[in-house]
Amino acid sequence: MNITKICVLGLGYTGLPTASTFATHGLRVVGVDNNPVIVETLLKGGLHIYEPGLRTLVQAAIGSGNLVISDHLEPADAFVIEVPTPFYPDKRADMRAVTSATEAIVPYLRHGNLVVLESTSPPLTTVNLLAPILEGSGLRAGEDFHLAYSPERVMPGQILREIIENDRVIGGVDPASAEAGRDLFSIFVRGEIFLTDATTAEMVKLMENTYRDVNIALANEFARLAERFGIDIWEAIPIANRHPRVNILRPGAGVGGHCISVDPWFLVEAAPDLSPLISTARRVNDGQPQHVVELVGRAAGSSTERDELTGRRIAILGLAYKENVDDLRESPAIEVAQLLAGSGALVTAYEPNRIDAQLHGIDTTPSLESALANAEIIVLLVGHAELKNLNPGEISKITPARVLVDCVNGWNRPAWEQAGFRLYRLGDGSWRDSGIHGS
Ligand code: SAJ
Repeated sequence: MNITKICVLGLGYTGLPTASTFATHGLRVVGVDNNPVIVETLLKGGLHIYEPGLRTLVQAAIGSGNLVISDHLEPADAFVIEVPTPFYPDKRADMRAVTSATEAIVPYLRHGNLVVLESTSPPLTTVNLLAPILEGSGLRAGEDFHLAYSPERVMPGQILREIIENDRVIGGVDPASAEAGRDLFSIFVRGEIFLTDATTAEMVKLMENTYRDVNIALANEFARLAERFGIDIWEAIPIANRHPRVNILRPGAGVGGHCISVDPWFLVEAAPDLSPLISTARRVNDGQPQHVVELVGRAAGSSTERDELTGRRIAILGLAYKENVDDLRESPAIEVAQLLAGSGALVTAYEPNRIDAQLHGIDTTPSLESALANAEIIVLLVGHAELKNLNPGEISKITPARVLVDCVNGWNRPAWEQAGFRLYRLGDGSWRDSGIHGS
């Protein structure tokens, strides 16, 4: 398939890098978003998301004249849908953005066009949701136009490299659609491209992220067991992982982001009778923030014999959904902060990558010093490099706190104890009279 011009619908964390990468590889690209703030920001040369290198890439794409930012579609050879697929409070997939993006394509769809859905979606979305909408044009999917599904699998923070280097799966409603998808993505993809059918490709994406969520839940459950049995999980996991076929992931404050914490629910919703493990793992991970709050309660109780948090002044370090990103979406750290505040604690939170963060019910502060100035307890929730590298001696001079709770194994206990702190660690029941043996 000869492709010279495409429309990319959705200019978010993956849409904007994808549109820009196609543009810098010679395609004419119309980057479309229905959010006027995003369109206006980009048209002014600004950027609404943080990703290393993205500003330079977008400037090159627009500067070359290949990428045009717009709020409406144009006729093109191919249309790539990269809009969000969140879930409703009851965990049902919210496909409204995909539906409206697909509907927007219909007036522009021409014979021989290619439509690719990239957004992570429940199985059968391409054939059962997109095809009927697009066939409202009078054209038939597979016969008159190509229709395919091809998920991104980039890691935030590594997007610009991974979008090119990662292997890619492309599933077509028929073989010719998958081939047309390969014609499009082989323009910049250097990884291996695997062709299959649309539903298999949808399932592959969900399997990848569900696999990760279940294994993070296993790590979190191991951490709870370690607290109960009086061992240090951070010692045990690396030793277990020396086994040639074991790769236990890291316990933490919970699972956030708009992918791992969301995608497994698509499978549970599609087949609740066939996914007890997947739904249980989601509940384990969603229960991790409460486990952290109980750990903080035990650590707090140790200093005044009270095992409650009312009135205790707690500094939260890190609010992003994971280390070294600025994204707060679905962040378990925010849930921990809100649960602590809900327990009566006086919470001050500092997120180095979003010093402007404003959260309901949480006192956020733009500096580490102000977060620590009156704290009794310091809780490390996100393993940002800046937070892991704090100097215990310097910190001891700027805070009255002498109780630390480390949820990401980010701090060296001897160094912090030397500076006069008691350090409690998620998953570590080994510490002498740590008092954190689970209930
Ligand atoms: N987390 C842990 N323990 C771990 C790993 C992660 O608690 O051992 C937590 C993180 O702190 C975070 C959450 O899980 O809150 C998700 O983090 P993540 O590192 O799994 O990555 P995401 O969500 O940024 O990206 C994932 C990646 N998928 C896989 O690794 C299978 C990425 O490749 C996907 O492209 C992305 O989801 C997506 O967009 O689907």
